Amino acid sequence: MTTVRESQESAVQQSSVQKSPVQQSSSSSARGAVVSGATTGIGRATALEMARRGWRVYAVGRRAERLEQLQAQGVEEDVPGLLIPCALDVTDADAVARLAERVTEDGGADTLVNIAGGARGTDAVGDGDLEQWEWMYRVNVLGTLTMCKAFLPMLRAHGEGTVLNLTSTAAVTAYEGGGGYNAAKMGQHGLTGALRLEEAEHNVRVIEVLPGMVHTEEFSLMRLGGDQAAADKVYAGVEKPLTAEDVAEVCVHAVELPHHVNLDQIVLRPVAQAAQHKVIRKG
Ligand code: 8X3
Repeated sequence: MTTVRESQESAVQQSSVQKSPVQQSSSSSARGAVVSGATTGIGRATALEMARRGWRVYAVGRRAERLEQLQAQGVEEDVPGLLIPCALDVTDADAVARLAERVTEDGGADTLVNIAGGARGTDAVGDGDLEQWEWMYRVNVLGTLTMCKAFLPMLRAHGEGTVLNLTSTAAVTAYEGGGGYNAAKMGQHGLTGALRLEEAEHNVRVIEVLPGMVHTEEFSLMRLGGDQAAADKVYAGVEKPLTAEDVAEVCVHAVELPHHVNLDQIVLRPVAQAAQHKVIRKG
């Protein structure tokens, strides 16, 4: 099995063959970010957009081959930044700690973008599946916690650190069939609020992005147990649900604002979803 370090070293070596990190970065002082959930959807789009804007991005996700495809896309587009594949599970504290060591050795990062997460199931609370609820709590809440614990010392030491946590409109509005996901996202939302209060004195900015309906390749598919027809139905007739790229643009805008400006909570939805319970469907 490839370790995180081996995978990163191999990634950096591969990059070096095609183009050295310094050549790929806009400058040796390019900002560094660790972005989780980078294998797919919003995380992937955010990592790519940051590299397009010159960031040195540690792209974190569980599926190495997808991260390598992302890196290859960056090279093909000749992005000014750098995409470094880091294959690991954000709930694996040892692997995350090794990643933080490696990023420190590379010169550090000033921004942590926690996008790894997801939903499993749409059961009513009365029928809640314990395994699915545990999975959602582990990935959304404990994964964010694990990443924050590992990287906060680096962000504080930088002097102008940023944490961006991607939660959801489900973090502030409950809906039928959403109980497990609501509980997990509300947990992550609570963690994010406490973190903002605790880290202000260290000049670490904490941003929360709360998207509503986003049509991505995997979100609904995973939630609905791989049933593609059911997943397609979620977006049926909805004119222009948000895309991963829409959300990525908002995330990158927020972290690129001057550091003293904190967009502390950003709620974004498609126009067709005026509220969690009010979705306009045509046809
Ligand atoms: C996903 C938004 O509306 O499916 O984070 O809960 S929703």
